[in-house]
Amino acid sequence: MIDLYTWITPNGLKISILLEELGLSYRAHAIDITKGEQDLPAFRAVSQSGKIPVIVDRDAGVTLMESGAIMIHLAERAGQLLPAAGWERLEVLEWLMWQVGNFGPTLGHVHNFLTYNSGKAPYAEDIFRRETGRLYAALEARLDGRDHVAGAYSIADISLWPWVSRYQRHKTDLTAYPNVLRWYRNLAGRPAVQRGYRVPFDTGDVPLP
Ligand SMILES: N[C@@H](CCC(=O)N[C@@H](CS)C(=O)NCC(=O)O)C(=O)O
Repeated sequence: MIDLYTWITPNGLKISILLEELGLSYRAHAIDITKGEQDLPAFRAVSQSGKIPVIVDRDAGVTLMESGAIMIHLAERAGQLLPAAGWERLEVLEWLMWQVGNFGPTLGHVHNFLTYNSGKAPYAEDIFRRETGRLYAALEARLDGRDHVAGAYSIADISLWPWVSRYQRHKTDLTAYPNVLRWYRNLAGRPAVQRGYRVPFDTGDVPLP
C-alpha cells in the first residue's frame, strides 16, 4: 500500500495520475496547503521540505518527497512508463528534469505574480510572462511530429500535463500552440488521467480549450 500526501495542485496531480496509470493501490491524504497543513508536525515527519507531494511506500519501505524522485521510483517499481536503460531512459529523464526545474517553477511564479498578485510587481510579471512564452515555444517545437515528449507515453508527459491544465491561470492561449493542444487533449482523454485529476477530491472537469 502507498500513502500519498497531496493537494489539488499540479505537483500533486502528477503523482495521482501516475498511480492511476500504473494501477497501484494507494490512499490519498489531503494536505490543505492553503490552511498551512504542510507545516503541521505530522506532515513534517514525512516531508522535510514541508511541501506536497510525498509518498510513503510501505511495501518498498521508502518515504519520498520531490515529485520527480517519486515518479522515477513508482515507474521503476512498476516497470512501466520509464525505459530501463540507454538513451530512451535518458530522454525521458531529460524532459522530466525540464519540467521539474523549468516549466513547473516558472508557471508557479506566473500564477503568483500575474494571477494572484497582479499589478504589484510589473518587472516580475514581465520576466515570467516572457519566460512562459519561451517554455511553451520549446514544448511546441518538441511535440512537432511527436505524440509524446520523449519516445512512448512516459512519466515525462505525466509530469507536464497537470501544469498545462492550468493554462488559464498562467494566461496562456493553448490554441496558439497547436502541437501542445493536440498532446494535451490526447492525454485528457485517458481514463487514468481523468481519475487522477480528481484526487484528493473532485474540483470539476478537466479544462479544454
Ligand atoms: N520541487 C517540488 C515542489 C513541490 C511544491 O512546490 N509543492 C507545493 C504545492 S504544488 C507546496 O507544497 N507548497 C506549499 C508551500 O510551499 O508551503 C516537487 O516537484 O515536488
